[in-house]
This record gives sequence, structure tokens and C-alpha cells, in this order.
Amino acid sequence: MSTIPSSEAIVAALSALVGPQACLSSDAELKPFVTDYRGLYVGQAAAVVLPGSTEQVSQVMAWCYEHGVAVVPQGGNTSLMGGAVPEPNGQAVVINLRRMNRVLDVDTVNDTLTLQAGVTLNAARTAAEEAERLFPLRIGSEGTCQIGGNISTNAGGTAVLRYGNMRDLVLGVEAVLPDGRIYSGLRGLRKDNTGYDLKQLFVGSEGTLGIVTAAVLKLMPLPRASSVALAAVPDPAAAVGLLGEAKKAAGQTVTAFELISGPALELVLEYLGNVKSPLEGGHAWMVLIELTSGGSSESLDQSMMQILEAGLESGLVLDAALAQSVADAQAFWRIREEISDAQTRTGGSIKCDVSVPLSRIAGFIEEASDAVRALEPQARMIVYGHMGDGNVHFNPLRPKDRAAKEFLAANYEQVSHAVDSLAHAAGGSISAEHGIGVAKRDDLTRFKSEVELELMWQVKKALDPKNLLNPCKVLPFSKG
Ligand code: 2HG
Ligand code: ZN
Repeated sequence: MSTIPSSEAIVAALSALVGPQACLSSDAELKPFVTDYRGLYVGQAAAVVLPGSTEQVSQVMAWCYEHGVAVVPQGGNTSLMGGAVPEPNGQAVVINLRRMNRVLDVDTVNDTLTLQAGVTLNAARTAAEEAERLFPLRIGSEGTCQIGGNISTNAGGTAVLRYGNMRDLVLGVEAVLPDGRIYSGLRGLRKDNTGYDLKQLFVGSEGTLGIVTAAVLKLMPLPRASSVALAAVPDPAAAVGLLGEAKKAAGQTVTAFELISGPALELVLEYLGNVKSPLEGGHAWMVLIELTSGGSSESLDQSMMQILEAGLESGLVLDAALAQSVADAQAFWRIREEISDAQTRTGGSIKCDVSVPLSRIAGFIEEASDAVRALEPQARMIVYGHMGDGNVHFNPLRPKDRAAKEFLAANYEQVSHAVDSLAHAAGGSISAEHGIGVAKRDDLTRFKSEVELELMWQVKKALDPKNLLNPCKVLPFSKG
């Protein structure tokens, strides 16, 4: 049996492939790459490699495969699930794609954007806008997260209701396989029925089957107009009712429909400091609605007013504020976008990222809230998310007078199990958009069938027989 090379040998070999500047190995250099962004998962690595080309990724992978060295692919390292950092014990190699950050082509006839995996989401959106197009994926970490990571995790966000997840936005993928071979699927085709759709293997598999190095993405018409409103609603059932009314009145233009619980609003306002809620008084639930189109803002505002007025009349809406300017709209969105960081700073939130069919979402929120209160009556119910597509971030947070560590130790297992079980029972998913990583890995055995788990292992073994690419992520060990 061959032995795994020493850290020194790994660094020497990989430095020779990518150049010493692109192969980091001191503890200080490694630290930001082996620590996840919430500081919850801290791993160990022999080296961090920053390749400058697909060929270099391929050479590094081939060397690691031959020598039995584990590889952890990494983009912007914004995973909430510990998916992008190595395991605590070991000498894996982290391959961070940030140097591969070139936009390769913007084709405004084919409406496609071809880019390297290390381009940030923000840079991708900007490149599209410069060509008067929209790349519609929208998530809070867009300044840091990278397209390769967005593809590997099938990122979602606030515009899925209208445009779909990353999976729906990818036309072509180039990926390096665990043994170093290159899968070249950089095609910009909207129709291609030539057998298995291999590129989809790399979407959402969290870097366990291959490292995405480049992609062809779909571009959309750039909306010229938008209308944004915040509405207080009596309960989640009313929010679902209002969403139905909004779709009826504004059709395709409904781009975002986000739910925010009263405690989530309170938390984010406290975190932001000098920001006031656009709605007077305390409300148990609110929704943020965004309409966008290629037409005029006046006509969108009219549609929005129609939705809100009808809601006020029928009791679905208690109060509402319509953004009067771009600055207002940004301020409304800031309240929504900062809820995640407000929790990170407070510490002690139990993150359940679930989705349920819209027809059952209100019942689920009620049941899950009751279940959490039975376990921990004082938990702050940070419940919010992309209600329009059925995704709820159900994140009970420690009471103000409880230490984060103690609250999590006492409740994490039971609360997440209760919430996930209720989502599952309602026909939902235990991870709507954040993926599995390490955090949800062991839960998969509870919620996936034997057949699903077996198929997943078979795919993994077919592509990565030595289990060297992002090992210990996604798949639970018990089916190994
Ligand atoms: C969001 O929608 C992100 O803000 C993060 O998906 C959610 O922190 C979270 O739980
Ligand atoms: Zn989200």
C-alpha cells in the first residue's frame, strides 16, 4: 500500500506545478482558507493552491489523485454548511479558484455569458449589465461568492421565484474530474438532447464529483423598471394568499416575495442601529414584494398599489409601504439582506433551511414554531426567506440572556430534527438552497431513501473511486 506523501513533499510537488507564489503553506497563509466564514468549522490542510488555469487545476488534481491526497475545492468560502473547508485532521489540499476570474465572452446574440469559475457573482452581474443584460442570480454574498461555488452548490437566493436556481441558469460547464481529466462542456445551447445531461452532475454536488473551472450562463433581458413594497400581514397564511393575488395581478413581473417574521425584523434593526422600519408599530409578519419589468416604473407601481389595496380590503394586508425611490427600495432590501449577518453577529442561531410546497407552508411554519416553543419557549423565532419559492429560513435564535454555546449545545440536535421532520412530513426538503456540506450530512440518512442514497454513492464511486474529492462532504459515511 502506498503511503500518502508528507506535507513538505506535497508543497514541493504542487509548487513545481503552479509556482511557489500560488502554493501557500504557512499556518498564517492557510488560516483564512481552512476556516469557514462563520468560524464554526476549522480544518487542516497541507497547502492551498491558487491555480491560474484549467490546465493547472488538472495537473494538481492528477498529482493528488495519483498520490492519494484529498482535495477540497473552494470559491468564495461563503458556505453556511462547512462545505468548502477541509476536515479537522488531515493534510488535504485546498484548491481555491479565485485567480481564475476572467469573463471570457459576452454573447448578446445568444444571450450567454462565458466565464471562469473564480469570477465573483457580483462581477458576473456587472459584466451582464454592461452588455445591457441581466444575470439574475441574487444572493447576499454576491461580492464574495464565486460562480464556481454558485454552480457547485446550486445557489438560490431572492429571485428564484422568477428565474429559477443556478441549475436553471447554467447552459454549459467545464470541470476537472478527480483524476485530473477535463470534462469540456462549455456549450451555450438551450436544446441539447444528446444523452445524459452530464453538466448537471456538477451542479449542486458541492465539489464532490468534479471542480467546476468555467461555465456558460444564461442572460436575460435587463429590467428597466421595478416596484418594491413592504407589507405587514397577519400571518403566513395571509402571505401565501397575497402571493397568489400578486401573481394574478402582476404575473411574470413578480420577481421576489420574501417573508420576514417580527423577531427577525427586530433583530436586524437592532443590528443595523440607525435604521427604522418603513412600517409603524410592531408586526408579527411582513413580506417584501418586488416587481420588475422592461416597461415603466409607474405602471409597476400601479400594479403594486392594486395588489396592496386589494389586500388591505380583504384583510390579507394590515399596513404597507411602497418604495418611492431607488434609495427607498435599497433600504427595504437592506433590511431583508442583513438578517443573516445579524444572526451571525449575535451567535447562537439554529439554521434550518427548509422548503415545503406553498400549499403547506403556512401549516408547516405554525407546527414548527409550536415544536420549537415546546423545546425552548424563549427562543427568538427568526423565520424568514424566499416564501415565493417555498423556501423558509427557520432559524430559532438564543434568548438574549443565554450564551450562544450553551443554547446550541442544549437545543441544536432536537430543534433541527423537529423542524426538519416537520418539513419532510409536509413533503419538503431539509436543505432548500444551502446544501449539505458537513452540517447536514448525517441527516441525509434520515430523510433520503435507501435507493436515493445508494444511487448517490454509485455516482460518487463512478467519478471518484478513491473518494479523494471533497471527502466527507454531502454523503454520510454509513453507505460507503
Ligand atoms: C439568506 O437568504 C441566505 O439571507 C442566508 O440564504 C440565510 O443565514 C441564513 O440562514
Ligand atoms: Zn436564502
